Amino acid sequence: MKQAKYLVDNDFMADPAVHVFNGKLYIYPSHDRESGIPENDNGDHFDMNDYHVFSTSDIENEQLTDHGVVLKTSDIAWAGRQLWDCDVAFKNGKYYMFFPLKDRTDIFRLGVAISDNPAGPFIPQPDPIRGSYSIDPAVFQDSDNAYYMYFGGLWGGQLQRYQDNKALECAYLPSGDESALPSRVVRLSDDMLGFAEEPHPVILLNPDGNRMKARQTERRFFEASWMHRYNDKYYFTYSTGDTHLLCYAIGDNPYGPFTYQGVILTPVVGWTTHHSIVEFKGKWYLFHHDSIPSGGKTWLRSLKVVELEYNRDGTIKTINGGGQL
Ligand code: FUB
Repeated sequence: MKQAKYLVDNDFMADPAVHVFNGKLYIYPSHDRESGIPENDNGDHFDMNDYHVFSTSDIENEQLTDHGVVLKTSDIAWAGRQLWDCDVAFKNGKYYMFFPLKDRTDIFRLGVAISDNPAGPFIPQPDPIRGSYSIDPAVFQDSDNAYYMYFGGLWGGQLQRYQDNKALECAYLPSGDESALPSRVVRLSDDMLGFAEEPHPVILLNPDGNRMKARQTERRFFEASWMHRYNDKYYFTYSTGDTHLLCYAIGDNPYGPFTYQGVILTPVVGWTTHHSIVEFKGKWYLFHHDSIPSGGKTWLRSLKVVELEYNRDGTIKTINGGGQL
């Protein structure tokens, strides 16, 4: 599949987290909708209130199966608003969906919902994960069966409101030569319902070994973390947000540090860019979204997939997102 293709043509879906469970691909997207909320830097226009799950055994040729609504805001006891990018992990016969949601004080927390089936429905826990904050949880299972969650997002994702895992009185966004704000990584507890430790910063280095700086907006982390392994290296991939790139950095273990390598996807049409990378039936795929089908409406995005290729040295071939550079 050398050309990107759209996956769902009768609804708006975004932020795909994709995994192989029981030999099938399962896609866990955000479910965009038109709620009439004006666009702003806090992302209030991303006013989603439920999730669907999709699956397929043949991503090249088959239509996706839509398993319908698997979790909705009204099922969640602590819900305020905005169900953003989720992810799902499998452990000991259960599927755990991790999701960001604002509580009733408009603070993003991360919640967990459980199912016996990868296609849901998912039953939410009564409270958010203790010590959780910000958005975009992505869960990675390492080969030793430890599970790590990567999370965080700037601006509307509220990461600038925290330092050393404590809420600040005033949000602080580094600028200029200060180190860029890092995403976070945390090992999950054995029962998958909490953090096993304090979250750590995900340190991104420039190829010269120096910390990435806030002014490096075309390569610093903004949101949309993902982790995958390739040739025993750990690939941390993410969006640069206001510069609209998907980038990657490589490390030797799940905690990093990770050294910047380059761009995976040039800008798409639409403000946000978000992705997951997964191997299926011997090929690697980049799942992502753009806003072409909605005529460029940033809050109405459509799922896409394209094959992702590595060079012999483990670097990734840059894909053209089709938006403005
Ligand atoms: O879908 C809402 C937000 O937009 C996600 O959490 C971000 O990653 C961006 O895609």
